[in-house]
Amino acid sequence: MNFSTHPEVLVEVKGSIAIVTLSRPAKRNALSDPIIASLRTIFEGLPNTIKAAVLTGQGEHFCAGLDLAELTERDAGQGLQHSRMWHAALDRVQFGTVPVVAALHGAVVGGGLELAAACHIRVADETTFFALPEGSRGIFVGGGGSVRIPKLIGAARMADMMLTGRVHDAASGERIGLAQYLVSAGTSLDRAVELAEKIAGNAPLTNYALMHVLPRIAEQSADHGFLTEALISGITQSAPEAKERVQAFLHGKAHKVQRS
Ligand code: 1HE
Repeated sequence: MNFSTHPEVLVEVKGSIAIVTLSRPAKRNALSDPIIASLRTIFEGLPNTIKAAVLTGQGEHFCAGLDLAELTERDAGQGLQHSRMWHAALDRVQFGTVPVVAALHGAVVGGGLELAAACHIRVADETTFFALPEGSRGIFVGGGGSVRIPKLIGAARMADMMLTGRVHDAASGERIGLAQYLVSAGTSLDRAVELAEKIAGNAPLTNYALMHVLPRIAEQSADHGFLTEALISGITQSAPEAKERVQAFLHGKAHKVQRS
């Protein structure tokens, strides 16, 4: 099955995994309004046979961020609405139906980093570099980056990237938390698919809790967080699938945790 809502965003289905590919390599996968709208439609409309997704980019770079050619004519009100459009689309990536693994390579800059930050796991290959050139272009992030990126690396590091134009290479990006995995050049997509397949094998309620509940707990006071944790813990363990999985382990029919 293959489907897409825009020729520059491809969707390929591999079993229970959807691979969503930005396909505008001549413009370094710069994110035009139709591409953002298409991402929203895709992540809103994944069929329930899909259990995890991978987001990647064609060509030398993951994504060069906002399509700067579209920026020039907007007034303040239109700029506000434009940012809100990005928020709505990237919200569907982060709080959609399935965990999303970003397979990164080359430039992951500006809105490209904002998009990657909306994913649940980021796999960077050795060619990856991260930057927020908004600072030097006289603009600000508008795709949720000021909310999501400080949660990954802290506000001080994000301010450094925007104030000084600092570029983090793949190793540095992984060290500070922009990516959770660092792999050799050209292998981020394979690793991302491998991870997505593992994720797809989890109990759906566990994946739901990790996507929708964990980030909310992180925003709560400890007191409220403990209660929310107890509630979701009670719900997940009561699912028949959880009972089956625990029984399987107790009968020696499920994998043991292995040293890495
Ligand atoms: C673009 C864009 C773009 C490339 N919008 N057209 N993002 C940036 O400020 C990053 C701008 N891009 C770059 O710094 C570089 O292009 C890259 C490091 C990503 C890649 O370099 P390179 O040498 O491989 O490619 P290139 O020769 O710079 O670009 C190839 C073409 O893509 C060229 O067009 P051409 O018609 O002359 O071939 C570029 O103009 C075009 N291109 N990037 C439009 N971003 C919700 S708010 C988010 C705010 C932001 O994201 S601001 C940061 C924007």
